[in-house]
Amino acid sequence: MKNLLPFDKPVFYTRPLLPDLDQYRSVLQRAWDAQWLTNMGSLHVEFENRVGQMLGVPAISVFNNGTIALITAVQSLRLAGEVITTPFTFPATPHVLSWNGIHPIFCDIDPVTMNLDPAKIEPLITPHTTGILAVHVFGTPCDVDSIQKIADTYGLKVVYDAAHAFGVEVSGRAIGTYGDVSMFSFHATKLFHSAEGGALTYRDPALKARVDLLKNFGIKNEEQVVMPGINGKMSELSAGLGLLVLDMVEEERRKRAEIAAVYRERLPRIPGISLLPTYPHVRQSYQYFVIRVDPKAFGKDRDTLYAELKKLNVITRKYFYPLCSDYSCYSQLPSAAPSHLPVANKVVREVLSIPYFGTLGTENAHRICDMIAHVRATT
Ligand code: T4K
Repeated sequence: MKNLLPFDKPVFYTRPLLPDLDQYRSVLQRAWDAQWLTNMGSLHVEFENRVGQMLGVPAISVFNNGTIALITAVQSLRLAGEVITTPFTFPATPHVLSWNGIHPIFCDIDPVTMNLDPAKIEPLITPHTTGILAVHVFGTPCDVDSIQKIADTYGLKVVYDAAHAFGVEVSGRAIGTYGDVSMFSFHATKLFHSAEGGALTYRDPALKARVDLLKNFGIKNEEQVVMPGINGKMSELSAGLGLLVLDMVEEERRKRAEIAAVYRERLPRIPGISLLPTYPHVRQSYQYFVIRVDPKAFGKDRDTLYAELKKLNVITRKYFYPLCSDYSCYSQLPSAAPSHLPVANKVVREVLSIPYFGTLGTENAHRICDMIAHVRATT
């Protein structure tokens, strides 16, 4: 018998991993004993080493959040003028360019991966272009080889916003080693988190020295400030939490894989619902589970499904609606014109992030599939 009654409590599309509070207390004891709460304490050092190992990168700098990390990445590469980016992302991506005095140039996306379409990049390059800021949206890797080829041809830097791509590998190579710099977010909504946090990883490990100065006001020593830096330091409280969450990630991936298996088996059988593909050479991030709604075949549009699921206490999210190119601060840019971004404008009306976290369990995943089928059949 299908249970189509609303859930008793809201079922969000994501929930943070929470280690045992007593365990967290004992990790914090180290900070208390040392009376050291931030500015690269021992928890920060241990956390940075362990996250770097887990991400399989030769060098890493951890930050207080992903946005400050990305601002610092753009600074460290001295990007200026114009940078080509995607409109289908979280606001942080283009805002980071604006905060660096750079004009974002929006480029259309691939209809399947929803990432920057390399075939559309070249016509946007001008004498002012200094870089490409691409996003591995929902953890699906960009076409890294094509993007690098274009960058090499035109002498551009490549920054990857890998906020969703923790642990992703392409043919066994860590995602954080592509491009010049990659940014990871460790926000509470991420598979791996430290409440707030982020990191930069590099192709050239030598860049770490410059970034580490930039993230600490440019302070070289007590008497020398060598560049205009920012405060990007992660606190000991976040680093301590992150150390415990690191130990929980593999188990969480396993649980999410079980939920994904239910969704992947059941949802494509509902006419009008399709899923993002997985790729045999890619180790997934298990960050989001995104469905696409074809209004003709489903009989209702994405917004109706969103509203009907909400009535059943299933809280989904229209990531990343609206497009960044539609924000009032960017919509006047020539590259923001909808006619210039037809694929992004179609995709953004179809996507829906549905509940995806270990404690959801497969039974509730089945229940959500039943609900989606029910919405199609009834309302
Ligand atoms: N680039 C990309 C592509 C990104 O997606 C992001 C961040 C960034 C850059 C910037 O990285 P950070 O500076 O944030 O490190 C959330 C996150 O705040 C944001 O980190 C994330 N992307 C984005 C995709 O999602 P909101 O405003 O949508 O979050 P909010 O508050 O609506 O929470 C979402 C859901 O999560 C809620 O429905 C319930 C659940 N939740 C949330 C929190 C904070 C919990 O269960 N517990 C919690 O503590 O941005």
